[in-house]
Amino acid sequence: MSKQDGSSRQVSTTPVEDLTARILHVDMDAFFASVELLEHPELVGKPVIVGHPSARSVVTAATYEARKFGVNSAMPMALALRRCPQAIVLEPHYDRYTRYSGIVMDLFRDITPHVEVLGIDEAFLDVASARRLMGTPWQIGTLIRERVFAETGLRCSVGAAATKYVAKLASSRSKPDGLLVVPEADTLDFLHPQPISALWGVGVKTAEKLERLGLRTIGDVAQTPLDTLSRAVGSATSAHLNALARGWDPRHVVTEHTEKSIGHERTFERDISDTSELEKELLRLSNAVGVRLRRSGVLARTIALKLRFGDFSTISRSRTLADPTDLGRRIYEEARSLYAESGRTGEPVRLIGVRGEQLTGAAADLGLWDDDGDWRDADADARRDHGEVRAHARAARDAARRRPRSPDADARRPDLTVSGRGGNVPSSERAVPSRFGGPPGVPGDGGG
Ligand code: DCP
Ligand code: MG
Repeated sequence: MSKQDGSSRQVSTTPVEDLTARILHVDMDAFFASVELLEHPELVGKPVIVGHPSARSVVTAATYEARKFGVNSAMPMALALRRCPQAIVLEPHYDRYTRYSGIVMDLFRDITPHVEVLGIDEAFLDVASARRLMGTPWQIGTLIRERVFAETGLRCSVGAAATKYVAKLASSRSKPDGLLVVPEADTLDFLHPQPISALWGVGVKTAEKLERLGLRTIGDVAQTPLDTLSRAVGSATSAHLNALARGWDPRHVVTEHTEKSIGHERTFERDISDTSELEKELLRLSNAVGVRLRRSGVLARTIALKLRFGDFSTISRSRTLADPTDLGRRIYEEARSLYAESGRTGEPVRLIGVRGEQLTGAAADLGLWDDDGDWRDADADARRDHGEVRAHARAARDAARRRPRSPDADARRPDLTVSGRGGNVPSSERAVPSRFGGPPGVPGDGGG
């Protein structure tokens, strides 16, 4: 991929007459960091890192000034501060990011209804039908950038191309604060000099295999016979890479979102006010939701918490994540902070529930968009997480066999409610004990 500090930036500086680049990819620049700077104008132009300032945390976002020192998202905070000791570290405020994300997505929908939200700070727009009223993709891209800045004070970058893949690559090339139009006829001239790491779906391992064949650029991949590629990376991957390297990508901008959700909730036998007891239950429910998400091959963009109190009043709180997740730990972090921020801690709770909402595509599809290897780490996490869940479930079962049956064991069995794909979680996975022992302090990952 392009250097994340913007040093190899490509932009369309003068108007482009072309009408073929109908797909726009818009991505906010240094999103979380830029939102934080709105509150700290005195820090504009300085190296700023968003994350928890503890040595164990990771960088959530960094300004382009910090990136010049080699600081990037997902990097351990300790390493980031070694590379850039003068960086100012600001704590994240996820509610602000969600709010700005909503404003920006609404602005996109004013341009065209054909908006596909990809993440908290990025979307595809198909502007084919907007062209008649609003002009060329270059003009529409320029308008979007002006409106976003006027309404929010934030900068974004826009790539316009005939396909999603090339539009996404173009926006990343134009960062920060740029617009790059790649007319359909120029697709291969744009693609072929790019490094193979810019091929959608090529992670470190695949890149190594391709490099062993002596391939350096996307053009090299396009010129390699399919069976040579196949021997190196397998037939499915080679067909995919060959198509992309030739500029083929048939995917459309998909506007619809299926509003399915996966949730687990539990009604207590007696009302519970003790925070640590509620947190334990939240962890258990979160793990169960994570298992179900992974089983279904989907990720949740939004985590919701439901609380019913002793007087039967019920509240829900939810938060949209920067990166959709299927990890119990991640879900738990959000559920726990939603509870802490509910303003109702200490009150007797009758029912507590956790839900993953705005479920999104096959996990593997999302991973293909990943630029920085995060997904692969997350994947390893997910497998480990799943393994741990099973191991704990086994341990809990074995312990239960050794121990006399507790009288309230049945009373404490959770209700499981699932909307979307039906079916209950097998009982072995309901019995997930706390993996953190006691009121859990989950290590902050700084990730959204
Ligand atoms: N994010 C995160 N953890 C990561 C990557 C990103 O929490 N490993 C969050 C913080 C980012 C936001 O998601 O601000 C958007 O991610 P981007 O990849 O778009 O990165 P930025 O917007 O920060 O920078 P840019 O798009 O300019 O490269
Ligand atoms: Mg961004």
